[in-house]
Amino acid sequence: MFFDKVRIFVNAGNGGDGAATFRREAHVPLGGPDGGDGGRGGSIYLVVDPGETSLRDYRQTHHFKGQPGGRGSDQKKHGKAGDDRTLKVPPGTGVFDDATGELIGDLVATDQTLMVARGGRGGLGNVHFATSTHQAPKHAQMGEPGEERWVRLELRLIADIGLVGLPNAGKSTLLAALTAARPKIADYPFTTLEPNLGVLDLGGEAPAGEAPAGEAPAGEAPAGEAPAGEAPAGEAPAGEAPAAEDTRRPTIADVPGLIEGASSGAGLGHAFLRHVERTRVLVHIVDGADRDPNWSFNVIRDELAAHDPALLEKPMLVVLNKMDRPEAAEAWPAFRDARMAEGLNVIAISAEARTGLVEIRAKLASLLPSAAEELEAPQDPAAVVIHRIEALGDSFRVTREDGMLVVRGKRIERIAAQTNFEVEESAERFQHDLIKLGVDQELRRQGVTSGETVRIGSIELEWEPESWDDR
Ligand SMILES: Nc1nc2c(ncn2[C@@H]2O[C@H](COP(=O)(O)OP(=O)(O)OP(=O)(O)O)[C@@H](O)[C@H]2O)c(=O)[nH]1
Ligand SMILES: [Mg+2]
Repeated sequence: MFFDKVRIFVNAGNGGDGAATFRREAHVPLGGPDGGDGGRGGSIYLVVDPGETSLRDYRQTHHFKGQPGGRGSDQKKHGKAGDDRTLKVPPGTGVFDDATGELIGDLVATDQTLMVARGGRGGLGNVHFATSTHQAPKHAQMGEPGEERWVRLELRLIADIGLVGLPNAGKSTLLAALTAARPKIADYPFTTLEPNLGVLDLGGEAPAGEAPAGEAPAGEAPAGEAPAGEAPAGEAPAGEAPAAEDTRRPTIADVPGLIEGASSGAGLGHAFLRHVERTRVLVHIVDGADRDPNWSFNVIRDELAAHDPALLEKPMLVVLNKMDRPEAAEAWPAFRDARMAEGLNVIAISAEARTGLVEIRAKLASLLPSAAEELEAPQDPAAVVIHRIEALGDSFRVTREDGMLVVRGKRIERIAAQTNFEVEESAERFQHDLIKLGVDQELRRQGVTSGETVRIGSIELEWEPESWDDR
């Protein structure tokens, strides 16, 4: 099975706790605060590795945890930062927040990196909480919890050319004929169960005279770019350069055969239709020996349109295959005329006998972007990474759920998570924060009673109005 869609749980490392320690000196019983800060937790990143071609690595392991930050210690020593963790993904991996469905990033280029879970910040040590009136604070912050969430990874292969057609049309045979790829070929439908990729060499085919004007050899660079005296005599001026080779190396994807109803889930092809969304050129292969090649052609065209009408706007080359068979040769004139009437490029080949391959290469060469750089550039404006900026607003909401008051709000939840309620001073500070942010007032408005449980994030507290009123 081809693993092109997985869900993984990423949990960045917690920040280390800040320390609440005091200087020890021989002559001073209790010195000033000297608790250092905790280190930040390790974050989790995804990075594009072109060596990866599927999401197979994530088939078994779904949970990834970042390293926690070290605790702060006395003498203002800071905790060590947790190591970041980097997970490799293939080019073409779309990353979604599983809970919201939001696209977090679209990873296409080699080494492109995306943070999917931020490590928690280290807690501040008690040195930060000393003031002129409060010189021996026992309060230190606990580390902030690391971010955690489920993310969904979806692979859309990145290929320049997509081969589509009914099962058994000869897609894999054509891929093998055009490239060094050696996919399995067999005389039964659904031989291909996962996409195969090959690289098409256009280099050999371009006759000398045909080098596109734009691909000027170095000699034509503006004179200013190379100090005149330093150019070695041997470097040929434009006219003498050998005809520029076609340096384009487009990739071709052979995907499992599509069948009628594929766009709504029939067969295997459905899951793979999205792999052709990003190709620049579609090659639609029809088995010329089929009972009715026109019907075969229309089935696939309709499925492509039903999946996404934009697919039919891509440059398309229609190929009638198996011309070595008499049925195909017979079907060809009518098939060709019908496609030409539709304004489509159409050619006849035999992938097996290897006829018509020169023509296919030439056609593809003209349908693809002419510059090699353009082929290498990400082919899609969606290839923009969206960095999520966490808004740490003061806003919050109080609701009653299962007889419990629940407070939700980024800042207040974070303060709660970083409070060590066992330290009285820290608990008091927390109460002041509740008042400052207006949470206290809202709880009272909603009729909170003494002893009632109030949940803030994952922390449950018992409401004690007396002490809160004492401030
Ligand atoms: N006579 C003839 N047979 C061909 C030609 N091209 C492919 N075939 C045969 O057709 C059968 C199917 O070829 P494949 O390349 O596996 O077809 P496919 O489109 O990849 O099929 P799926 O992977 O099942 O979707 C094989 O038995 C091939 O040998 C051709 O040009 N002429
Ligand atoms: Mg195949």
